[in-house]
Amino acid sequence: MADIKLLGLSISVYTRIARMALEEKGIDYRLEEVDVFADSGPPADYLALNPFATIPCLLHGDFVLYETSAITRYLDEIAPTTDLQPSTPIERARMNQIIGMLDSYCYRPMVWDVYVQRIVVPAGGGEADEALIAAALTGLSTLLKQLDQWRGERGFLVGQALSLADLHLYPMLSYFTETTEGVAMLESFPRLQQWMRLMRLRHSVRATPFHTRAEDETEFAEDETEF
Ligand SMILES: N[C@@H](CCC(=O)N[C@@H](CS)C(=O)NCC(=O)O)C(=O)O
Repeated sequence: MADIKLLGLSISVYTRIARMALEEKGIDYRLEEVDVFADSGPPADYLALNPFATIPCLLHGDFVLYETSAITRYLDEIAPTTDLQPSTPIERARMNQIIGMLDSYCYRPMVWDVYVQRIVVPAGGGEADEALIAAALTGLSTLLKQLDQWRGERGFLVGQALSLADLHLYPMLSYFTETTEGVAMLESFPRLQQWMRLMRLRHSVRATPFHTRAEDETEFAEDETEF
């Protein structure tokens, strides 16, 4: 296989989704950090690859691919290891539905409106926008309730096998549960809380931390081996 390079940031939700797919598929890759948030704007050579300046962007030989869902599906299809997309039309549709819901109703409220306002803004000396946080939490409760029902008592978001839907949700919930509001909300959804606990045991999660400290692993028992 030609060399694979992922351009992004280790603190980025969408970069982590792609990295988790690479880890789950056992594909060798290099992460090259590209600071699209720099005060001077995204680097010009990055804009030449992705004019929308979003991260991540995958380079596979000469092939350039941005948009995370396209990247994770491509990775799933080029490596002959465990499939990350269900084979039945109904389960595949549910996976695609969940990914669409996460992009549309989860990422911005969970990460920007709650995590950034509650953690990042005060850390920089600013004041959190409480109205923004409160509004975001209302919609997130609806979303998490639905995901909790679909996850059920065991397994993954779609049936009994890990899919791209699980990889799409984990990084968003990881930031969310760094906030007290996120921890409290997840406690109302015990099936999703258990899913989170079990996801945190996976190599793909442990190999892709947002922070240098092992924030994801601290509170978890090593003997949970359901996955
Ligand atoms: N639709 C894009 C969204 C990716 C995205 O929003 N990434 C964030 C970082 S986690 C980003 O690049 N933000 C910079 C910006 O929107 O200008 C995808 O699926 O890859």
